[in-house]
Amino acid sequence: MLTNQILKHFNINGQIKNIRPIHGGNIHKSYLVQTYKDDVLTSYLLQKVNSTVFKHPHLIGQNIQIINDCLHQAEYQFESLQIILTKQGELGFRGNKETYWRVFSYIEHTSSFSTAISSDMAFDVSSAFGYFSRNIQSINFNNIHTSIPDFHNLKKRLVDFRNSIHRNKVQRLKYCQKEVNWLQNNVHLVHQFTTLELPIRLVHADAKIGNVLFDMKTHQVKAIIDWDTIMPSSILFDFGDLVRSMACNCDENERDLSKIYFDTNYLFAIKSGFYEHWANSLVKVEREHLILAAKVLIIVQSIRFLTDYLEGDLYYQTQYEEHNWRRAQNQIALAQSFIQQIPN
Ligand code: GN1
Ligand code: MG
Repeated sequence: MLTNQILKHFNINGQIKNIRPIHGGNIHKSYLVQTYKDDVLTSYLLQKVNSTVFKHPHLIGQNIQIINDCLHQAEYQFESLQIILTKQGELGFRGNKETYWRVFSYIEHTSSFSTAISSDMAFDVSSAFGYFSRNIQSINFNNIHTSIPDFHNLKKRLVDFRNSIHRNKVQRLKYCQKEVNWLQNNVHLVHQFTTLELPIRLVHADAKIGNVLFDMKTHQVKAIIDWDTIMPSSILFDFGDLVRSMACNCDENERDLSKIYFDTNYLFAIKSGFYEHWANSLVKVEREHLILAAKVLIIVQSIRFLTDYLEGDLYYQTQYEEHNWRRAQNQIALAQSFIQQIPN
């Protein structure tokens, strides 16, 4: 179905002026929509939700409303996500072939980054995610739908990886045997992490810098976005993703592995930023395993990319044939640089 046909079902203001795809996300398809009415331009974000990954997209909409209510009461200082309802008053629209569409108000005058350009920026992003997650802790977990079951079940991620190696469904194992070997030699870190008894909290679960909108001029954080995976889990997953996405000068799509270097100065900035809002709330087992969590998140991300490569690119959107394999190599290079500098 054409995007302007889809938009007719939503309560948007004015005439559509243009619709253009936004690239960057690995899962959904996103579009910037601009409308005008009485010389006023309004922007929206239209998304076709990946319903293979998110089986119950309308329940994510409900989560977003609950989170919004909570943030509103907490006098949250950043912008939050505003869902534009359909003309039927629904949180999204079901198109044909099981498609699900949703619209948000577009947060204007912002820019985003795929990696931190200074350690101050890394500090700010980490502090902002910490602030966001601290503010949602009063929500009753029972009211939050877990959008992807087993998302943080690392034992299952390892089983899926092993199965994809044994199946070798699309005959790609011969290309990535080196990466498979490295990961198999390092999965003990993942096993160690799974033995920890960590408190369950409400976490963002995709705490990467790409999910932050900055004021275009001042580069101050303006919003934490992508609330799709907010779920009860360990806050160490968020810390790990912050490190994964920011303690390196390149992002996960960089193919030149010689450029990939884990920057410990950024790691310390991320930790200080995170402690701004969490220092007094973390318990001993959390404080003692921040480094392990960061290593594990990078290793698990490599495992996820490589599993998808071996399965024939069913999960992540890819731009070229070897994309998932290259991303896995990138994350392995980052983990190696990290482990080399901080072995324990
Ligand atoms: C996916 O679509 P995006 O970019 O928000 C993925 C994250 C990964 C991330 C890697 C639901 O997020 O878990 O860490 O790619 N989201 C899902 O960049 O799997
Ligand atoms: Mg995401």
